[in-house]
Amino acid sequence: MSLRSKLLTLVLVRDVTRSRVLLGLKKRGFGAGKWNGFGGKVEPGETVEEGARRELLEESGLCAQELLPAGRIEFEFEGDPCLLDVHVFTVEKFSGEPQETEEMRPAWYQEADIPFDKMWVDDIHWFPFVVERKLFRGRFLFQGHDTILKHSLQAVDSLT
Ligand code: 8OG
Repeated sequence: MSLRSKLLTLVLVRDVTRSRVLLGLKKRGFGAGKWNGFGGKVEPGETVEEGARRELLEESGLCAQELLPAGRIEFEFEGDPCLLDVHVFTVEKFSGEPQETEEMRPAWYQEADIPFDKMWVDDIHWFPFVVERKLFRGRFLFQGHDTILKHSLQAVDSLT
């Protein structure tokens, strides 16, 4: 089966001095009911960074001063020919205050108290790379939305 791929972004906003991460409870669409970072599809004509910045602003009200590349994860869903190619960034400097939007309800979580049981099941695997600022690449094969059949994950020197 040949796979098409769809470009997506995911931004984790970190408050490093207080060891906190901003997550949003997704209120609708893909992943509704789960806590996640902010992001979505990259639109035609925009770069991945532009897409990440736009989605962060739209979903949280925050304006990123700097986007730091963190990782890249490919998601394959059994029986689905579309691969999700998710570019993960962190933001440590931003302006604005987190706001609830139509899509997300934001809340700060201590890094030691991330609600992995209410997140995508893969997140517990790669989150430590984000916290330790290690670039990573991963690939997950899902059955449905809650079961990982196979995965690979490693620290890398570069994402390209
Ligand atoms: O546009 P939409 O909201 O549907 O984009 C989906 C968002 O969810 C996008 O930010 C990428 C992100 N995402 C997945 N799969 C996973 C996953 O397994 N874990 C996490 N944390 N985020 C995911 O598409």
